[in-house]
Amino acid sequence: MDVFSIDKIKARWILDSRGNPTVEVDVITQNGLYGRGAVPSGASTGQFEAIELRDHEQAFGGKGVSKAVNNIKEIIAPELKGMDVREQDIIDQKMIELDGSENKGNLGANAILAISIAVSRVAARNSSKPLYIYLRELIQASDPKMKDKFLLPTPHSNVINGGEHAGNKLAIQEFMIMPINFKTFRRAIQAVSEVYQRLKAVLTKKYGPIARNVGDEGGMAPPMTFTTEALDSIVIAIEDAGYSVKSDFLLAMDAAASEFFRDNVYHIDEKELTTMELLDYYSELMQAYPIASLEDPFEENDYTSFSALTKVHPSLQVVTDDLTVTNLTRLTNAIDMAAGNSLLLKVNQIGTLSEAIAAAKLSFKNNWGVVVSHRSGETEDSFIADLSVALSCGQIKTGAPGRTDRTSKYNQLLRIEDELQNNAEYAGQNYRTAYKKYL
Ligand code: 2PG
Ligand code: MG
Repeated sequence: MDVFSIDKIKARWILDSRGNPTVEVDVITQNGLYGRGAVPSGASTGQFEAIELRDHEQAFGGKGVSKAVNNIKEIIAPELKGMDVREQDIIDQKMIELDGSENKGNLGANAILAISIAVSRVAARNSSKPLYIYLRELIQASDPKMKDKFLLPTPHSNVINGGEHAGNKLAIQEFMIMPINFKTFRRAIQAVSEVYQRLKAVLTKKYGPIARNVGDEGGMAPPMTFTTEALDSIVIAIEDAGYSVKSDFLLAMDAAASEFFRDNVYHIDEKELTTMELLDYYSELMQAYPIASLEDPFEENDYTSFSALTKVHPSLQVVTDDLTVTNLTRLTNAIDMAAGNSLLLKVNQIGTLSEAIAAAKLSFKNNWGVVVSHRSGETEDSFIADLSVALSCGQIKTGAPGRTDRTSKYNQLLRIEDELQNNAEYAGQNYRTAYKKYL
């Protein structure tokens, strides 16, 4: 009996955090052990992402995933039977070939990714290794000087939701806090939780009990309109919680600007701004608040404006999400144009673990940072927590410190830090550069 050989693949739909169906897979090896993978789903989805196959039939308002599940059962599973789960690249490549399209539109990136994740989990299990160690070895297989220390990521924790993730008028989609002045990940998460609770009180006082409502990523979703309203409330909450803005916490935003770009202007804060005006507006905000990281500041085709912002503010982390969609071709273009300096890495934007790892490696090679990221629709699967430690990229974006779909990732990182003890370092204020020591 070969314990690494795929015997069966089971596929099913389960519900994601927004109550929509998503794909879950168990890959079972000949010894009967299994590894599981569940796929997240975006709302502010980039136009160039790999295709999430939906049924577009009556069930679930068109969002059913029975076609993706059937593709696994009928097309992919028979082809993968007998393959070695340690051969992640070969298995991923096989699925890419079976799909045969540019964007995984035939079999579905959701079908393919669920298997890709589950394969790595069962391989780790049969190797008797924690997932993050197994993934680290997979990532560094060709590297003789593999490090045995790991970097715990600085979280970009989302405390106010706007845009497509909330029912308020905030154009900017995500307002995040980054705990930097802390020795351990555990202490940093304590501070994040304390600020989150203070923020709830600050907002309730100002907007009434409706402010207790949360958005898709667990951040507060008060009835706000203006960007500065959100930033001011966060600053007050940080101070109320006994921390200092700038030395203990930096701020981050995901504008997800494609979502408020219409008729060639950006609709934000009850204004219509041209691209240049929006860039100036970001500069003003950076003067007034310690904004360290800004994701998708412009719409997803505008490489030129991403370059301009990156050039004007060399100390700003400009994160590319919808612009690059974890896709090697688009990332190469962005790197060539210096359109940003950090990649948002979402495994389901590209659809296989191997391709996501290749995107991270390409970023590192070109002096770009990597922020491992969740989607706004998540499951209890905490795969990205392990992936962020395995890459030792130093940054993760995984929502508020509330709601199980988000805390499952934070909690997994807390467990990993416990397990690693002295072999773990918290990235903290070195969130942008610490990865270089771990390559
Ligand atoms: C983003 C994500 C995750 P969505 O834009 O970065 O926060 O949102 O999953 O809706 O694309
Ligand atoms: Mg984004």
